[in-house]
Amino acid sequence: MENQERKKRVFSGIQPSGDLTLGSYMGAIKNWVAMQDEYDCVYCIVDMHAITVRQNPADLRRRALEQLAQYLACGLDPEKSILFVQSHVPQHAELGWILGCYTQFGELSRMTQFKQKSQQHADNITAGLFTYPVLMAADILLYQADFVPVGEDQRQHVELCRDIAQRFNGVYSDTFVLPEAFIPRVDQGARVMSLGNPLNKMSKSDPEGCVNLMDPPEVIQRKFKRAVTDSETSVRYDKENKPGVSNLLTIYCAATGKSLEEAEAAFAGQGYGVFKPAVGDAVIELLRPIREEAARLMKDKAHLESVYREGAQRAGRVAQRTLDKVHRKVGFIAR
Ligand code: ATP
Ligand code: LTN
Repeated sequence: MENQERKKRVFSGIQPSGDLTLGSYMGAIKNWVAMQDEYDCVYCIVDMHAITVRQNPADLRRRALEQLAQYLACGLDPEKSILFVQSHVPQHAELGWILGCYTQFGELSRMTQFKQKSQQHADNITAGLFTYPVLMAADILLYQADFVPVGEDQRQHVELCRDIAQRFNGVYSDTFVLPEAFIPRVDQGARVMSLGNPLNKMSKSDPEGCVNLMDPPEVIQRKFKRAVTDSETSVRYDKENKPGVSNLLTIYCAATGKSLEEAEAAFAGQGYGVFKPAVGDAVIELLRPIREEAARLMKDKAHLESVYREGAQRAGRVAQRTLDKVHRKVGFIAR
């Protein structure tokens, strides 16, 4: 235990606001799994973030549990990493409040995700949606994380977290480790685009353009066959002029481990009629074991419960250490 603490720490989380997608797998979870041996990793199901937009309670509960099953099925190992549910560790909300007092209104107003989500949910722009990045900063800073493996879209939030930490450290004295975003290379899935509109990010909120980890093979194949491409025939990477084909090439490479050059060579002289189903097949094979294992784990609720309970206890101990330090620094009376 003691010498484990010398390892660099990793923290990341995903909201249980919909099924996990190929985008979140390639942008984030793949790296989470790979980082487990070298780092001290903490991975979270951020249900408190999910209620920043309206959720159906029964669905939220079910999806949080399914998400844990999918985390395990992807290869996250509770023996190596701490896996837990955010609302089970109250220190997140507590530190979130404190950090909100060290965050500027103007900083939060500049967040791209807030601008997008407040357009999507124009009838329900809550204070929680606005202060979302502060809670995310609390998530990361509670664990003194060095690295935060996320997709490209989350870079801005991690930078804000770093700014908040730096400000707090400056006002008091060194309290928080300054975290760094850990993002895959572009050709390894930093930003997987929608199959329906390759100019938009693949996202849970766009069912046709997105592949879910739990989609059966025939659904995956149908989505790839319908993927938007262009009116040429050559399979080559050109993000500006061929966004659809470039996205499919990226997915193919991330799924098979091939380089862009190898992938282009493999499909040289072949049309999209061959290329699109081949990408579908690669993704089917990538996701098959994950889907099967997650379905098996969902039948063992007792195991899932023991994983999240044990995770919350371990997470709570680490989080409380940081929170005690923060209370002292800001001048709260010790309990
Ligand atoms: P929503 O549609 O609710 O915003 P989402 O589909 O964008 O959700 P998140 O839960 O916000 O997914 O993201 C989970 C993690 O996966 C984050 O680290 C995010 O950066 C990453 N991620 C999500 N979508 C993609 C994508 N298309 N490409 C690469 N990474 C992604
Ligand atoms: N904002 C992230 C989810 C998230 C997160 C975090 C990611 C909440 N807290 C802490 C990394 C670290 C998202 O929307 N995908």
